[in-house]
This record gives sequence, structure tokens and C-alpha cells, in this order.
Amino acid sequence: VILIIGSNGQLGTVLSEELRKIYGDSYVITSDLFKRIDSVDNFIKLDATDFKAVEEVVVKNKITQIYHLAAILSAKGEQNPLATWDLNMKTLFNVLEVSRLHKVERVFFPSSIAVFGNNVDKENTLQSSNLTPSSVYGMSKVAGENWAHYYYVKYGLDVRSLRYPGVIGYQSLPGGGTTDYAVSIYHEAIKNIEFDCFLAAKTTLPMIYMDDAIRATLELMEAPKERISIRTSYNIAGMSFNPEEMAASIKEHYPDFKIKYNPDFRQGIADSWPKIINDTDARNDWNWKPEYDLKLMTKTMIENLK
Ligand code: VAH
Repeated sequence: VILIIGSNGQLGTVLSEELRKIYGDSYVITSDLFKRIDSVDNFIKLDATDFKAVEEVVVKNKITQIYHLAAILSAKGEQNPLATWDLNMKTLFNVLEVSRLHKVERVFFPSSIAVFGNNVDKENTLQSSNLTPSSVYGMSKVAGENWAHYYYVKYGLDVRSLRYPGVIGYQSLPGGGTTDYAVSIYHEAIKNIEFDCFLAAKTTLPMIYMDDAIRATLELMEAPKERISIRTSYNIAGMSFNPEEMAASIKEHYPDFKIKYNPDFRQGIADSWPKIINDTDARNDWNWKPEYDLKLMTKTMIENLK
């Protein structure tokens, strides 16, 4: 039985749906702080900062896999640094410790390109680059990667992780990220609203279309254990683009689409991140390969949102 923690989130929403399709509703338990009114799935209200609550759900439901998708993201995290650290770390400690104690077979922990800081090659950021994050969220993901590695080495817990680029999908809304502009731009384009972008025109960032991010997650989790050579977290790349290039791809569908640029505090976070990720290890270890580029993503997003 699979438990998804943070199933109401941008990734959790889509991953829950996908896992239910693959394994069947009765083998997937979704959980978050509040039940969504429209949800029909096996939902359990769960505050993952509460060790006993996490332990009870895992034991009572004989959980064999956990996807830990609850965290405060980069932008929102900067508004309350210590609370962000506490929530992101406490929930991970609970997941790792309960999984160890109750022999959970596999754990997925999402990391992010936010783990990188300024002293890397931003045009070709390697798996082994220095990790000097500038956001608290990024710091919590670096710490999380090391804790995941520690539980693998010390206890043999099969924790697997991906450093997600900015994830873009039509099925759900992001919450509090620095890459969120890349989702709202489509929602506003189809309503003919001039888009006010919080990043500068040439801010190139690594991004990935939701379906590719979900497929990468499932392919990693289904890979034979001996193929996994990275037990901190894998770099994966989808595509890289900036708001200006995104606007141009939207204009092919909406010629009158307009965008203006008003960078805010999120520009500083974005400027500290890589532009192009090197994902050679993911490709070599478990045959990772993205399928969506900006053109196909824009076509698909607009088809599903209009
Ligand atoms: C964020 N969407 O913006 C997340 C992600 C790489 C970006 O970590 O914080």
C-alpha cells in the first residue's frame, strides 16, 4: 500500500492520480492537512510533523511505499525561514524514522535545483556540483538529501530522490515557488490578461513538464535497486527557457498575448539557481529522457486549459 504525504500539493495531486491508476484506489492512500471537498480517494487527514500520527497511519495501513511530497517551497519559505526549516526537516525525519522502524520498502523524497548556489557552472550544472543554496528551502533540501543518504547507508532504507526543476502542469497549481510564473502565465494567456511576470525577461531556469516529472518519478521508483548509484538525489533535466522565450511560444497560439516584467524578491532566488542541468547520471543509471520541450508543453497546456 502506498502513502502520499502532501497529496493536495502541485506534484502530490498529479502523482496521487497516476499511482491510483497504476495500483488501484485501494492500494493508494492520500494524505494532507485538509481533505479536498472533491476528492474521492482513500484520504487520511495527516499532519506529518506529528511522529505518532505518521507512525499510526503507516502501521495501521501496512504502508510499503511513501512519497513525501509535503514542504514549504522557495519563495514562501523566505517569509518565515525558521518555520520553513522546522516543517521541511521535521516531516522528513518522521518519514525516515517511521519507515526504518516499520520496514517501509521504498521512500521517495523530492529535492530541487534549489540545492545549487552561485559557485557552479550554471550552463552545465553537474550532479557533483557544490551545494551552497541561498534559500532556506534549498538548505532544507540539501540537508534532506544527506539524511536520505544517511538512512540508506546506515539502515539500508531504500530512499530515492530527484532534484526537480520548476514543474509546470495544467492539472494543479503550484504554491509558493519561484518558478510559479511559468504556470500562471498560461492561465492568464487564455483569458487574454496581460501577464505581469515577477522575473526578468532573460531569467533562464531549468523547467520540466508535469507529465515528464511524474514519469521520471515512477521510472526512478521502479528501477532495480542495483541501478541506483546516487543516494542523495539525481539531477534531472526537462528543458531550460526564460519568460521572454515562453511568451514567444504562447504568442504562436495567442498573437495578442502581452507580458510585462516586474522582478520582485524572487529574482534573487532565481539568479542563484542553475540555468541548464546536466543529468548524465539519471540517463546512464535508469535511462531518463524527457519528452516535452517548450513548444510541445505550450501546445499541451493551452489545449488543456482553454
Ligand atoms: C520552487 N517550484 O520554485 C519549486 C522548485 C526548482 C523550483 O523547487 O521553489
